Amino acid sequence: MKIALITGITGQDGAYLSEFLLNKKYIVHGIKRRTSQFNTQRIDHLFNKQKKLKKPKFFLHHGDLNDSLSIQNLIKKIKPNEIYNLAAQSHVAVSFEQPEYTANSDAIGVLRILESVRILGLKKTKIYQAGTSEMFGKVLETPQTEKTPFYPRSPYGVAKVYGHWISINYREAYNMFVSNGILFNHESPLRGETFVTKKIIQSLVRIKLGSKEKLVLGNLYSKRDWGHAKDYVEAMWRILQYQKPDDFVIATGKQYTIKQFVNLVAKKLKMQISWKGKGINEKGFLGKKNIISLSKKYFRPSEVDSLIGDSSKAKKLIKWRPKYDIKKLIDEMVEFEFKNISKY
Ligand code: NAP
Ligand code: G4F
Repeated sequence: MKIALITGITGQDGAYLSEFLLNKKYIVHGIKRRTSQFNTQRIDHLFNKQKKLKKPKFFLHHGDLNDSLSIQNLIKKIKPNEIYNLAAQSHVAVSFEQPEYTANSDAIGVLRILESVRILGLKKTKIYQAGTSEMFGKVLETPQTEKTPFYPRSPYGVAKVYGHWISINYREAYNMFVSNGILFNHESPLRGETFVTKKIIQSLVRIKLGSKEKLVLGNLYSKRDWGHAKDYVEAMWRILQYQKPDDFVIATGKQYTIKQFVNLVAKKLKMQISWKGKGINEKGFLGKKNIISLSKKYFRPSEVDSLIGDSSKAKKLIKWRPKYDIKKLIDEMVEFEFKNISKY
């Protein structure tokens, strides 16, 4: 029975990956941060189900990527076959407000894991590092592949570039099995509420149901390549099952602007939105009612304008294929919001 250790288990990807690995009969250990209120909502159903079994296979431990002793102690105790390093301060806009914290967790945090595995002499432990299309930033090539040079545009992107290269360095210097996923945006019903897809869907569903609120956004014209987290965690697992450590771009190969995403959600909700005005004064109307406006608050000091990935390598070598397209993704996210609306 394989043992996996997931950092960032309470996040969107951590929840989907836990479920995926439990279904594959792994023993799953996860690292969660101590917080003043419970932060395990995304994985409680898995934990409660496992708790009832004679031999549970799901375990949670307190730890923090910014605390090397906690990381080293847990790796020593668990001796995982596979480590999935998903923990990160993952919000690009927040990384401008907390650049030092972001560098500590998203860059040096990776080093802490690699050093722990090296010092402990766990030669068979494979490590997955959660890299991101944000590393391509001001893109130097379109579409982006494993060979496209990086040009990060945020403290988050810069920290992740360190995580990517230190992983390659440990692979080459110490012959460790360390692989980088370069994942493009992936969303789901479990997406954090301040990321743009979830924010748009939650707000438009509430407006559809009669809320008087306004959806306030930033840049409507950046383009993203959006997939579903369920497909992307399968890619993480496939990356570690490959015969050797390597780097893989995971993307759908299709891109949409934020405005197109809003229009697709509105179409699903049968809301006819018309757009008027330009620049910061652009507004979205439902009939005569202004329901969408823009605020400088949500624009970034430096933006990533356009991302679109080419995952031919993953398709060929690890046989990864996404099952969701943008329509199916939106359908699932919208339906989830309707079911959970009573929570608002
Ligand atoms: P997420 O929902 O924001 O989850 C991040 C997880 O990291 C949470 O469990 C969070 O714990 C934990 N965490 C944050 N700082 C930590 C620290 N210092 N020590 C330990 N844990 C910490 O992110 P996600 O969307 O699942 O993404 C997973 C990973 O993939 C991240 O590394 C992200 O940067 C990367 N990535 C994401 C995407 C995407 O589109 N989703 C694309 C490319 C790469 P709390 O629950 O306590 O906050
Ligand atoms: O949803 P976002 O915040 O995602 P972003 O910045 O692309 O980052 C996500 O994907 C990365 C992979 O490329 C991950 F590495 C990262 O961890 C995270 O999961 O913003 C998407 C776009 C941006 O261009 C942003 O400027 O939407 C634009 N946007 C417009 N209005 C907004 C808003 N973003 C947010 N969060 N909130 C807005 O109101």
